[in-house]
Amino acid sequence: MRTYFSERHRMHFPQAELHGGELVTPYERPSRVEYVLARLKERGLTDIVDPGEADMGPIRDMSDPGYLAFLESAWDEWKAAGFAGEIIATSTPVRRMQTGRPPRNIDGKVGYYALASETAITRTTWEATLSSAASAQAATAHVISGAWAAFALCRPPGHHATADMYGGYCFINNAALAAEQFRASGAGRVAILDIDFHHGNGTQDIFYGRGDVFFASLHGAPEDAFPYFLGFADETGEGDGEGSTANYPMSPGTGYGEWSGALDDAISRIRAFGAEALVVSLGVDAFKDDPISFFKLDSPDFMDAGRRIAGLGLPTVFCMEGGYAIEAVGINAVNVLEGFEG
Ligand code: SP5
Ligand code: ZN
Repeated sequence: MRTYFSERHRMHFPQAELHGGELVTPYERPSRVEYVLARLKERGLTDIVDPGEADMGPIRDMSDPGYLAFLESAWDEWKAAGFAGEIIATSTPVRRMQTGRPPRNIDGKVGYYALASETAITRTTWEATLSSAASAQAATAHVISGAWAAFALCRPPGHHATADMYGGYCFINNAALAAEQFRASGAGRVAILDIDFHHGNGTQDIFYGRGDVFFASLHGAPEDAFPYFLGFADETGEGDGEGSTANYPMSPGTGYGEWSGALDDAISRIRAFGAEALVVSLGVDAFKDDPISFFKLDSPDFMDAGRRIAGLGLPTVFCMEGGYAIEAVGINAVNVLEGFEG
């Protein structure tokens, strides 16, 4: 399986994540994907290709224009306002304060477009974000042109990003871009399977009203886990999308027995949906030693999960999402790919 990977991911490395009232080194840091790259090479998966430039057309089609303009100019506006630090959201439009009007003031705009304030933006975040999207696009193009599967080693990740919000370390939704690309290439129905520990709220939001893209997510229950406000089992889609969203929220301490049961159920739902292509949001933060998560998967479980996903027999793009037990991220992510390849 070919990997698409851009060195430009390093352009996104904020100094700060707001965590427990402290500014800490972000959990989502460049070394995460360096470990994945090293593991790929160790296992002989050396077909690693730079994706080139992102195709902006599909990114514009998927995104709110004001949101994209914000991401492009946020740093300059932040500096022009005299702020010395990285961009962090402070005031957000919460209950009964949502009039849908983006402020002119940059501090207000940051809050308007943020869905969480742990994620900082730097001068070069946008460049790294586009390189991550480019990997998803190139991997999908590779599969469309006949490859069985491809791995987009995306960083920053994407599944929390909506058409008009960033947060949860995500800015542009790579998995959603991949799914739309499959649709544009002629696949009538596409499925996205999100195995990151966190609910893929952004992906769900993008496809919630659509019947052509099925979304399934296995994640920590919202009562207990970020993003806290979405990912309940009774969210099943709306309008044309009714029945095309499947959420599997699970409790602290969930191990592979229960988790793999949910995976099998998601897989059978995807089969029944009649998907012609699959996008996997490949987070490995369900791992037992992940520092910000609470599932108990072990490294061999990820290989088994890959095997089960391969049972769908679909052309597949894997998009890297989360996973923060730095050294194990490489082993676990590559285990999914090796299990898939059999
Ligand atoms: C892509 C992805 O995995 N994003 C995750 C974003 C998580 N953001 C903040 C999580 C707050 C977690 N608090 C955990 C306390 C652990 N003791
Ligand atoms: Zn995650």
